[in-house]
Amino acid sequence: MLKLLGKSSSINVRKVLWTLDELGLAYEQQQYGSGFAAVDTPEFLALNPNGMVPVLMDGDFVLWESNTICRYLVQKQGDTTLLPADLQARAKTEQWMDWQATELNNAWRYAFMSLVRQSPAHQDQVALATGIQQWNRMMAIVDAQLQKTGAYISGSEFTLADIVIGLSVQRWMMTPIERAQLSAVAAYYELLSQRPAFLKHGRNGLP
Ligand SMILES: N[C@@H](CCC(=O)N[C@@H](CS)C(=O)NCC(=O)O)C(=O)O
Repeated sequence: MLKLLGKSSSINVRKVLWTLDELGLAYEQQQYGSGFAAVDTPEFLALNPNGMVPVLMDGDFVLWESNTICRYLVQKQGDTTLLPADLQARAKTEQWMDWQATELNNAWRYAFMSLVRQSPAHQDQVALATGIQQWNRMMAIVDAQLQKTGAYISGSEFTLADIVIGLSVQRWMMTPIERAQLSAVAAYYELLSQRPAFLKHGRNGLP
């Protein structure tokens, strides 16, 4: 049985939970991360030296980095819809996944930590205003892309890129900031909400 270590409120754990459900895979989850089981113990650090969740255990095989775990699960199942077999379709899917993990994640972190997690270390008002501006600018890139595809982030089909971008959209929607009016992003949020796994692991009211 696959084992997933990580708390259900973490966006990176949610990516894996959503992917597992889309693939219909059975798994056992243990809640690790701040507020739950510690990730700075020698036992946990032996699994992931970064002291972060998620961590996937497939028997003796241990894997960290959320997007890598999602790719692993899709390929383990031999699924060619979430990660298309076509070279260019797959490259576009991975482009949006990598952009989410690097550019987009960095843009929303300060505002989310400040306003949702209420982190004392993220209460500088200038940094918060800059963070909100950066987040809205990134979401405008998502909106422009969705205007082009008229459906999902990398084209007409739902892929792994929608899992990682969709969870970022969910964060944007639930964080109390002044949001830019982005009609394609709003429509996309509703489109994703037709998927039971997104409602279960993403748009589920958990902060
Ligand atoms: N690049 C990593 C980032 C993982 C990450 O930032 N995890 C956060 C939760 S979202 C974490 O473990 N924070 C420490 C904690 O919760 O104790 C990934 O995508 O898996």
